Amino acid sequence: MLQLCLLQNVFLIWSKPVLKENSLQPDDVNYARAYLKMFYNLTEVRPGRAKRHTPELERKTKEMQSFFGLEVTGQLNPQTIKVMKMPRCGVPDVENYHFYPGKPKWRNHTITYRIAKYTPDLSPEEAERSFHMAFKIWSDAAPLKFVKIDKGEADILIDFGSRTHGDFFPFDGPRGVLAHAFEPGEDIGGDTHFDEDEIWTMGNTKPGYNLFTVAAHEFGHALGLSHSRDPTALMYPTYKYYNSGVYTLPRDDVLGIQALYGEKNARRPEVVTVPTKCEPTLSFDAVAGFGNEIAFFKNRYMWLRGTWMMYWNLIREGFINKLLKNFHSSIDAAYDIPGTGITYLFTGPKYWILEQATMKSHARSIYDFGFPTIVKQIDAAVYIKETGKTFFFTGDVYYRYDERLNKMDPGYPRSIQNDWPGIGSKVDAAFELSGYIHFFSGPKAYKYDYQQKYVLYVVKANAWLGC
Ligand code: 01S
Ligand code: CA
Ligand code: ZN
Ligand code: ZN
Repeated sequence: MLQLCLLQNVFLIWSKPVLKENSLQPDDVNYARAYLKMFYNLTEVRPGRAKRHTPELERKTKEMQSFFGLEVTGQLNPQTIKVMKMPRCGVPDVENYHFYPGKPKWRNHTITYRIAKYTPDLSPEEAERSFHMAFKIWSDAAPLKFVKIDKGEADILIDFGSRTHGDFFPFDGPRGVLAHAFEPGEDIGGDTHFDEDEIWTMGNTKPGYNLFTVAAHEFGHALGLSHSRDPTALMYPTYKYYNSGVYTLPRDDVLGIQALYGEKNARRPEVVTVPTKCEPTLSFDAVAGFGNEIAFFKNRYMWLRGTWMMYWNLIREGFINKLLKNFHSSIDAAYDIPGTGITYLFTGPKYWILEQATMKSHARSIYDFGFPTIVKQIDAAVYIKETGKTFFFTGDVYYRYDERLNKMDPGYPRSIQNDWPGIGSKVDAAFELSGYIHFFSGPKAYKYDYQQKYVLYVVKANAWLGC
């Protein structure tokens, strides 16, 4: 993307600075050809002197005009040349999204989709997961609901095909056009076709294209957005890999989709007060080793307690974003690997890696651990040094992850109530200390013998903070 900007500026330097309002300079057609070659893949047989305009040139000019919201004539008029000579990068905060002529959109905000055909490149579950996540990108930003149906006529019919595949827009073999989608409307309206001559992938493996990324872009078309001029937008016309677990819709696309379907009901702001430490009902969101201390998280606040005998009574505290620069959310779960200084923090479907209490990674997806997508957040996590396993608690079940093999153990999820008698069916937080697990559930803390599977004693959760 950056490269695109730089190239564009090279063009600017080469081009003649003066442009008369209503006439084309002789160089302009050559400039336009070079521009369309660079940005629109113009591949025309070298035109003879008699043949100034080829059908290919006209086609690519139309494509460019449509992208920039100009009148689509296929002719290189001064207005078109002027836009070609305009720098298109470095203008953030202006609206760059575009609609289709007539601004078509779905009247009903519950939109159905159906998968007519799957790709042999992925398992059906993988394809479904990609489409689900791609729709969710849009329904998270606007009041839309997507419902998958398996029979009957759907608003958005998803199909894979190669070359000629039943509409007037045959695909072009590997690379080039990856997919296309029709604007909202009857029949073919909203339908989304993927080029089966591409290799469709789940991650970022090459060669191939990530199905989630392309689907998210195509569904933007199917909802009524055409291409955006903002290089950071999802609706920008070039492919870029995005991680489905952590990707959220860029601002330009949010503005575009909300202009069509309205804003999503505003979420109530999170609590930003200091929790009352010794309030008898205090519960914790997460507890874990944190550098040389133990961290107790509650809403946007945290306490840090020394682990060495002489520091036992030393408690530091503050808002999470003060102790962890730029981290603005509450924390669902956390665990650490003692001796390495590594701590993992979880919020919703995302996690972060810290080393010696310092952020070491960008947000990553919890699905990296091998959780099924029905898991949307983790309640508690604890690593057991003796076995090299990490337990993840979510709802009334738990999973076991093998830190040495870096994969989820088979046979999970299992019931918390059945396997961890005495602590109830749900867990808020957990950590290990000196061979025992300390579980937190509501205002109670349980010291647990995980080999014998029984509760040694129960105390108030905030007893850990000296209350
Ligand atoms: N479809 O939505 C596209 O933008 C087509 C080109 C149209 C002119 C049909 C396409 O496949 N473009 C490539 C692409 O990567 C470059 N599109 C999907 C994306 O994720 N940007
Ligand atoms: Ca193709
Ligand atoms: Zn098609
Ligand atoms: Zn597109």
